[in-house]
This record gives sequence, C-alpha cells and structure tokens, in this order.
Amino acid sequence: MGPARIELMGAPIEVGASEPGALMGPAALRTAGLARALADLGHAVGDLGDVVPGCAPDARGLPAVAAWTRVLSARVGESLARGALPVVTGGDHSLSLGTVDGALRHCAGGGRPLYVLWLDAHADFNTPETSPSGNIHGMPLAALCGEPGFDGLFPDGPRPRLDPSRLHLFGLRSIDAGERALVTARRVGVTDMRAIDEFGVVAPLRRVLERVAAAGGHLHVSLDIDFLDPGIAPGVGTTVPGGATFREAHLIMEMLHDSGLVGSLDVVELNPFLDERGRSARVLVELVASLFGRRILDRPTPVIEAVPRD
Ligand code: B3U
Ligand code: MN
Ligand code: MN
Repeated sequence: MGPARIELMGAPIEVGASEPGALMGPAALRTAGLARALADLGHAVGDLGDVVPGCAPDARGLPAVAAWTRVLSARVGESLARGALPVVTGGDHSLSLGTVDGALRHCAGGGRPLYVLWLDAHADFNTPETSPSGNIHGMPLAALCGEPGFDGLFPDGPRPRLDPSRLHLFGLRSIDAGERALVTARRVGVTDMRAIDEFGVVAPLRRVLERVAAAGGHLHVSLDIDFLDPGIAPGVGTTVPGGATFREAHLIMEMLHDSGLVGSLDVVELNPFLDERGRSARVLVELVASLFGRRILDRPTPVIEAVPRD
C-alpha cells in the first residue's frame, strides 16, 4: 500500500548557500523524469509546480529564508492535510526549515510524534553564532530544534519544536566544532560514516525505523545529495569525499519503502550547474523511485531465515 497521492513541489531556493546553482535543482529533477518514474510505479502523482515565496526575487539573507519557510510550511501542511505525501525538491537545505515546520505542525495537530531522518554529509546544526560560513543551509536543524538566534524565521505565534532525540543524522562526515558540541549536548541521534563503515547501513537504520514504528510516528526524510559519494553524484556545491555508495543508498531507500513509515520527503542541494551531463539528477530520480517501491524482483524483503535453500 502506497500513499494516496504523491505531490511534487519545487523549491528553487539558493539564498542559504554560497555557491549559486541550486535554484535549477527542481527543473533538473523534472527533466530527469521524477514524476514519470513515480507514476510508472503505479502511484498517483501531481506536480504542483514551483512554490513562490512572498518576497522580492532579489531578497537576501534571513528575510528571504523566512519568506520561503512560511510558504513551504503552509504548502507541506496543506499537502499532508489532503492525505498526500509531499516531496519537495530543492534548492538548498534551508528549505527544510519550512518542510519540517509544516510536518511538525501537522503532526502536533494529530497528536503524532515527528521523526526526522537527515541523510547528509553535514550536521546542519550550526547557529548564527557557531557557523564558520554564515550559510543558512548549514543551520536548519538548530533552528528547528529551538536553538536561539533565529528570531523571525518561522510563522508567527507558538510553534512546535523538533525534539532532538527524534532527529537522526545519517552519513555524517563533516561537522564544525560548535555544532559538534551542540549535537552532543542535545543528544541528537547520529550514524556517522565511521559507524556505517563498521556496521553497514542496515543495522543502524533498522534501529531508527523500529523506534519510529514503536512510537507510531511520522517519518520525514531529508535527503541532501552530498550524503552520496561525489563519485556518483558530483552535482553539489559542497562535495565531501567518502560518502554513501550507490548500493548503500539504494538499500536505504528500499528499507525506507518497506518500513511504510515515510510521510514526507525533501530532495535537496542538487546543483545542476556543477553536474556532469545530468548524472546526479538521474541518480536522485533512481533513489526516489526506490524509496517509492521500485524493486529488482517483486518479492517481499527477504528475511534471512526464510531464504529458500535452492
Ligand atoms: N558546516 C558548514 C558546511 C556546510 C553545511 N552544510 C553544507 N555545508 N551544505 C557550514 O557552512 O555550516
Ligand atoms: Mn544539508
Ligand atoms: Mn550537506
């Protein structure tokens, strides 16, 4: 059983990054056939087009990010309220301020806990005070978890915070000193590349999914393309060597699909200007298709004891 309907929305935002080009990410994912790949799996898919923020096109800095956050939060909330599964394509990772805020509000209304799986080379847990770059795409999680320094970013009034113990960073391999201290102090869940090298992706991800399932939670997945090794996905402004392989990434997507827990998804940081002949966009489409049920053989996930002997 899949979602009633998948709703694709583009968020061409790049004000959160220093490298221009992520603005073209949603268009590249459309060109690479994202909607078609999902429809071919039998899903009802709607492309709602690009979200338009309520700010001037040349707006910069926090005011621009605040405008995006407001509109994305509202769009994701509406999509979830319709019973759809929103997939927001970026755009830099500051867009997740809006998508996660929208999911948080929706879940708070329904009394369900929100869990976030952050597939990323980075922790994105800087504050304006700890950030070495000042780039907002390195800060969304600190803001969502309620760290100070982000006044005026979110819609007015009280807002639900992301509980850091329900956040899991997966694939981490680049972290700044200040955010390392914060991630530790807030007890954020982490599976870093060291853990993946040691245990593989299956055991750590299973633990995350079991927790979400036991709590009856909504799982929001935020896929930063730099989670992948730059060898398979070079189209990103902040490449970090030693990322997830093609096979690890597909296995993660297949496990996420089998879990039935994913309620919303971001696909972020694709920079087509830095890509090589659309390779990275194509890889992302393949991965999202796996998350929505593409499989090699039509069979349930093999449980090791149940594998036939011949
Ligand atoms: N942690 C660094 C680098 C960075 C974070 N997210 C991305 N890059 N994409 C920073 O600027 O906060
Ligand atoms: Mn990121
Ligand atoms: Mn990153």
